[in-house]
Amino acid sequence: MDMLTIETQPIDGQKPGTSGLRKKTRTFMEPHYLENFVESIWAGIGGVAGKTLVLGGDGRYFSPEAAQVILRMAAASGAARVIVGRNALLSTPAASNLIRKRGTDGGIILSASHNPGGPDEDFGVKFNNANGGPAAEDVTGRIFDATKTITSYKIVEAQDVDLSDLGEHKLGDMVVEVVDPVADYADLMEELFDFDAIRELISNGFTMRFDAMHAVTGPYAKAILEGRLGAAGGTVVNAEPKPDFAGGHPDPNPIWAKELVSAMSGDDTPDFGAASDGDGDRNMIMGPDLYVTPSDSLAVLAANAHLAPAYERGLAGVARSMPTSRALDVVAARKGMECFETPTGWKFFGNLLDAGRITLCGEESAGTGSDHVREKDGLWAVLLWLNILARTGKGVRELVHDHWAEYGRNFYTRHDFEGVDADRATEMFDDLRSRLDGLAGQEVAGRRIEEANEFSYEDPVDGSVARQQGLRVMFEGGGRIVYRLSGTGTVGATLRVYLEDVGEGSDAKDRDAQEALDDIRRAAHEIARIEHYTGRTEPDVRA
Ligand code: G16
Repeated sequence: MDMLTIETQPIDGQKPGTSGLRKKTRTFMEPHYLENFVESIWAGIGGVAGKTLVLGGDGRYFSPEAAQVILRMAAASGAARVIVGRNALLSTPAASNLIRKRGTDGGIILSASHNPGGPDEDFGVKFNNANGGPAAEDVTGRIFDATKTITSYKIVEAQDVDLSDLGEHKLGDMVVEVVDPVADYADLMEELFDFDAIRELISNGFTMRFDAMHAVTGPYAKAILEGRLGAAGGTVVNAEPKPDFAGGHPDPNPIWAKELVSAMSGDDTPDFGAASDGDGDRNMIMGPDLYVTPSDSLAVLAANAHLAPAYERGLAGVARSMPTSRALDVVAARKGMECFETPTGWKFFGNLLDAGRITLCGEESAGTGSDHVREKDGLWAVLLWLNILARTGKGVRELVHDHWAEYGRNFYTRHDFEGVDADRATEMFDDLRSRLDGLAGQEVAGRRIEEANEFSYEDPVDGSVARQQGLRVMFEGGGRIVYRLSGTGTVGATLRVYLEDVGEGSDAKDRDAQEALDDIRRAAHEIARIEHYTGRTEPDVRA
């Protein structure tokens, strides 16, 4: 087998974002693009010689080819073993589990998450550490530095490894171990949750619909929900992973998971509805005619997690990303738990989880998870919901309404303005940043501003500091606006405006969140001059 050293030069723009490097698929397919980034990963992690890695992803277009390139590059740089999900498939949480269970040195996940897939859509590459979580900022910083100085990469010339064939294969001196992507993960779920109680619930006639959105969670959900838990065949829909997600947008929210929303509306709906995203780490929860926002779902799970065997001794603490609603904080305060506020990005939960400071965490962007792995986990959230419903005997609506009655309701929505001119977006942030100090005391859209600042985070475990993590405006009475630019988009800039207000009185459960937040929305436009900078008055997505 020939080992080649290929001359190359730095390629601009290979800076990992909120979650790895995400670009248009065609960009990744350009000469040297993937190879430069992978060689830079090796540089950023201190070389791959003698190491064992996990490799897999959501199966999107270009994944099979990318997996073969990565295997040939790992072999050329002396990796000892790469554990690959069959056909290079692994959900993100299953990859995290395999990294931890097999004690590997980390892993590479091929996914652009909830972004669409296909030759004209998106692709992504992410490195996860030995703890199973996304590489922290120091590692991604070293990877990015390496992309700026790279001059060559190493790759072996070889036939493709047959990744459909379970078992060990050799690539030069390196072992490629092809594993069942589902089995270890399903075993872990069975350890965490009360499967007997869920089985009983289902056998008593409880019905559900799980929409895998033609993405990677299909085989996992079928094996667990229909296989181990006995849900009726057909409970899991759109269950076969497709390279282009059947032309859809595998993003579990009311806009993109319309099919689920309509199945959960009107008469004769299932009792429970759920969906997950491209790589299986996000979730969406529904009851009949009820969409549970990710922030509310997080708070409900934190309040009831003790009903699942894995968490019956209580939670060490909880955390949420800063823009996530503060419904979680109310639960934490009531239960006497520490509650941390981190920047957006699952990687920021890693140290808190490793140090045992938190057990459960989540984000407004439809991610919830716990210390069982170091990624958010869509199916885990669904199973925890089912475990809670089984143990309380309540339906989704009753559980959510009881939660609001006990803890109060935080109205919440996120408005996204997509494809905004990146320079204008930067100007908007610079302008607002320069005015932040003078905002306190002003009245806007009938609401008085109490405080305004820019979020910085000092990691309580290692003291590292992340600056410029969002501009926030707090109102008297508990309202809040957060402005951020997305770090996962691939075209222009996406402005995210997060709106929150504290509900009062017994009508809180019947109010529409968009309506309840209308004055905060008007204030958000006025304060940041959104129309002036973006030309937009209406968001593309109200999540
Ligand atoms: C990633 C991160 C999340 C983050 C989300 C949105 O999720 O892991 O922590 O909340 O992106 O980030 P942004 O607001 O910067 O676009 P995923 O599911 O895309 O991997």
